[in-house]
Amino acid sequence: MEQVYAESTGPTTINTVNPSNENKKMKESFREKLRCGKSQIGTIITLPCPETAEILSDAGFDFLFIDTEHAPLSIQDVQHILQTVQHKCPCIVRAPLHNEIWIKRILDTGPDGIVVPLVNSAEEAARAVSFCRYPPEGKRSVGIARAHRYGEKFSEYIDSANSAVAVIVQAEHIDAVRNIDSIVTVKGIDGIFIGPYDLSGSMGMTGKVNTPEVREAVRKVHTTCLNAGIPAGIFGIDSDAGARYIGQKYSFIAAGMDILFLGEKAREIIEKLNK
Ligand code: 3PY
Ligand code: MG
Repeated sequence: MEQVYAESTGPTTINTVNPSNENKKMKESFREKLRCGKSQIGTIITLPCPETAEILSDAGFDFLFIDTEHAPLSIQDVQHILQTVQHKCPCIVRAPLHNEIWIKRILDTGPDGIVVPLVNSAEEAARAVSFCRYPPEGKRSVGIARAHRYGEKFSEYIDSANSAVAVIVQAEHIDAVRNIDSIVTVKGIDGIFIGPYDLSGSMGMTGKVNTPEVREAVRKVHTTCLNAGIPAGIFGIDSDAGARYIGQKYSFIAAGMDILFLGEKAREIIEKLNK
């Protein structure tokens, strides 16, 4: 699924952050691929079930987007999913809101990246980044957890986390569209993920993601990211929606969702057998 869209924007770092990568040949991390302009196709995990994540990582997605914003996943569920699949498939985790406590607890489970929803201004983006980076770059609190191999890799993790964990903020409100020129200048953002659904809601067209107005707002965010050299990502609800973004220089696309795959396939079988 990899396509290279741009030349490298800087030196790549060794990925020591993924706790499952130790003693293995280091693969390029999610963040390194973002920085090199390689496109990645992932999907959204909403079921608190490592087996589902395992099936979807085996299916060939480049990354998994684990969602604690709209799904009943606890921090422990997130950690179990990471323990099961992260060694073979990078995982980024969406926090429920831009909240320091949620962000630090998620980061301590050791994901490859964090997604912060509903970031509508440069100030909010800067605050989100500060929660994700250890001092002096930010104010992430220091604990000992899975991310640090339960203490064994404490120093290695502390030294590498700021440059290895991807920090992605979501542009998914018309205010974020209005403020996108300043949001892209915030230091420490590794990517901007467009949420067409919340965006449509903020424009009074909830769920109508294909209206010209919503498409234009998406285009504005995307173009501004491209011009600023910030990797842009987007959610596509199914393969058709995802396909629309392929070839449009999106760096990461989250296509589909575990529960949708399950329901669609189940209905297809029932329909066929009932005929
Ligand atoms: C949205 O469309 O609002 C999203 O956040 C997609 O994940
Ligand atoms: Mg959203």
